[in-house]
Amino acid sequence: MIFCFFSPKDFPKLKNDAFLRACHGQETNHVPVWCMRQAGRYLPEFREFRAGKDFFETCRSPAACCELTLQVPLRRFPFDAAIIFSDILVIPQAMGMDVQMVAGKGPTFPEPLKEPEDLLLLQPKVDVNKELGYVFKAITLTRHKLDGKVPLIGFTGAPWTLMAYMIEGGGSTTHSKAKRWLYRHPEASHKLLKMLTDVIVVYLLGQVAAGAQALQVFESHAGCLGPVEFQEFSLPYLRDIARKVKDQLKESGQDVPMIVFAKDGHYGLEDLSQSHYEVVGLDWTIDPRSARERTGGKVSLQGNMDPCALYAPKERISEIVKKMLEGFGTRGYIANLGHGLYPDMDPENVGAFVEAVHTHSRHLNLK
Ligand code: 1CP
Repeated sequence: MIFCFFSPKDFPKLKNDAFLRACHGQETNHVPVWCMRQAGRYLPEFREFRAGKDFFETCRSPAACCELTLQVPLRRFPFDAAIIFSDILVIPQAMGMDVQMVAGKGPTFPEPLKEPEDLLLLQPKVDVNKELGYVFKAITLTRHKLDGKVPLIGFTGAPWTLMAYMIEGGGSTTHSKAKRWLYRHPEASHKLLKMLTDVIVVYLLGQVAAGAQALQVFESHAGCLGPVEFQEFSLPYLRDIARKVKDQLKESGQDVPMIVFAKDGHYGLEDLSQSHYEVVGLDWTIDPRSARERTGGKVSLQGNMDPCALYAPKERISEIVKKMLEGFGTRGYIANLGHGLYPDMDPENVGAFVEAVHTHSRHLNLK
């Protein structure tokens, strides 16, 4: 009941605004840095806290989410942003689907969607406050406990990525079941994507009302779409989400930067840079200079060191970071990995990555 004492008002004053300034393309003393999956199994304290607890039960406990979020930026590394501990699959759960985290296998839907008729099994009108209020409580509690040290990022899965999980029933290499829907049932696919978009918009606005200071939309499965399918089944919904969230926020005088991360979706980079997001997140397969050229200074960029570079010795990590910073430049740039941290990564090397970003970017700024 800890969160009863915390309301989404009177949050502590923000002390480090480098991340928010970089989102808006403003000058910063150093390049801000955070890592996708920064709260994760590579940390012994994370494994200890999570041991024996069900993953989605943990997601439903605001106190546990707060603890797991704070383990990283507050206690381990000087990251410039925190991301709330949760998962993208809480949305399909809120829409009435059962999702379990199976050890050694990852998230699993015992009854995935098979045919268009199965859409009737989903909740037609999701009460987002009721179904996902636990995430909002976690955000409010965490923002208070962060004590203004760094901003708090909220997030969601994008419609296509969530649709892919709901049909595949879990992770997949081909996504052939979900893509079968795109080619065989385009109307039903659009119906599902629209249903997801509606829930996502309310969910993101709820996260901001609860205290999220930036929002990231994960289109983790952009890479299995080609440019044509991306144009039809991903991009319009990504745009819709940003436009609707921003329109609503503008009405209440709020300005919350939004980040879109379409993994392996380079073919869509130009379009993504004109889709109402302040920041485009990049995976490691894009060269920093070419990403800058192709986005034409319209957005800030985030990324994109190969996560596996963290297996290199610290000196090599430092060299790779320096090159990455020279490629992106230090303005309108947020350093990150090109995807999440893996469980076997050495926390010390994560620390070396953060330090290299701060040190090299301060030097480059002085030049
Ligand atoms: O028991 C555990 O701790 C399992 C590992 C784990 C963690 C730490 C999962 C299972 N989810 C999470 C938390 C999580 N998930 C965060 C927390 C904040 C942080 O980054 O520190 C975030 C942002 C996510 C988002 C998420 N979940 C994505 C989008 C990002 C990405 O990786 O592309 C995706 C695709 C998921 C699904 C998911 N959840 C977990 C796993 C192993 C997967 C991937 C399954 C698969 O596709 O094979």
